[in-house]
Amino acid sequence: MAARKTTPKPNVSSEELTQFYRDMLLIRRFEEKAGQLYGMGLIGGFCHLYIGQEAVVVGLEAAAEDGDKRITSYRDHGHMLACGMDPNGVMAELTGREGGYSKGKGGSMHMFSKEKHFYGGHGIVGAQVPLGAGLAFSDKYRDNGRVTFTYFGDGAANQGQVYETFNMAALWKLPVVFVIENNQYAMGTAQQRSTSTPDLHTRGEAFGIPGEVVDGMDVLAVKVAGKTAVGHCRAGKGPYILEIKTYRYRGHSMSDPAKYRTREEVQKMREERDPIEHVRIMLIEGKHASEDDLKAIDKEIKAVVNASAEFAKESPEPALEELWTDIYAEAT
Ligand SMILES: Cc1ncc(C[n+]2csc(CCOP(=O)(O)OP(=O)(O)O)c2C)c(N)n1
Ligand SMILES: [Mg+2]
Repeated sequence: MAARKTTPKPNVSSEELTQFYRDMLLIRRFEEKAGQLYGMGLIGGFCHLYIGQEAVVVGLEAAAEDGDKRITSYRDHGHMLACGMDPNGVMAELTGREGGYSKGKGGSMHMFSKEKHFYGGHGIVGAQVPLGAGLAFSDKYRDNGRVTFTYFGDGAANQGQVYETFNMAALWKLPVVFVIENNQYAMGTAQQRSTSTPDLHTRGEAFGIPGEVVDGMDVLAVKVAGKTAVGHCRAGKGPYILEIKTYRYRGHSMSDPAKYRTREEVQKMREERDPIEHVRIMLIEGKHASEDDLKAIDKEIKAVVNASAEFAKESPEPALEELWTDIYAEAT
């Protein structure tokens, strides 16, 4: 990717730009705190951090409307925070406590919110892709104008079920945006080692699904592409593919030895393409905010994240009887 380009006066209001900064920073600080709690042994099992990819989900949420749905993989904390789920409930789920979104029984990869239309959190690579089309099918059936954002990775994009889903989604003109978060790695495998054709946004061509590639380190570019995609879906034209080029700074999960890439590669991305720094520069250079304004936001976010960690530590472990609840869906 090219070196950072900034547009001091982009076509965006100060309020929106500041909101992007705040939303991305919340994800970054929350993830850093989750990493710390993991290191302290307070979070068990798997934990996949989203640091570096914040602009993807924040940009797309800015293109979403009330009632739109979202579903994603195990790298899911950012998606939850961006759609307005409570940091306390997310952190408490990470620590396996009663106050968590799944009452401490799901952990990092298995959280849901009916209220925010967040359908998980899926640990099986690619499993959420057909489920996302199913969510869109229900909206199409109800004719309610809603769109589903179905997120998956560059690795998942090579799975067979993705193409079966593309076929049905195109055939039935389902209102689904397939968001390929191309962070260039699937665990320790770089994209060029696993993927015959790198242009993942063209993968829908055989099914007549349009796609575009987006700079995922630029939240404004992501929002613009998101608007195009949802506009296409809401017009009844069927699915749309966004290949969003991004980068994860941390390992695949907390237990990744990171031997497959150099420190310099990661450092270069952080220094030249960081999505939060990009917005910070726009805010300052465009005189949308002062250094003091941003410091105040940083402080506010830190307090929210620290409070979530306190809540997560103080919430009790789930009672033994909880083993027998939430197993079957209630009849509606
Ligand atoms: C069906 C299945 N196969 C393998 C795994 C192990 N696995 C977990 S994540 C992952 C890589 C997926 O990479 P990508 O889709 O690029 O998503 P990213 O982790 O980069 O967000 C693999 C192989 C799994 N969870 N499920
Ligand atoms: Mg990947």
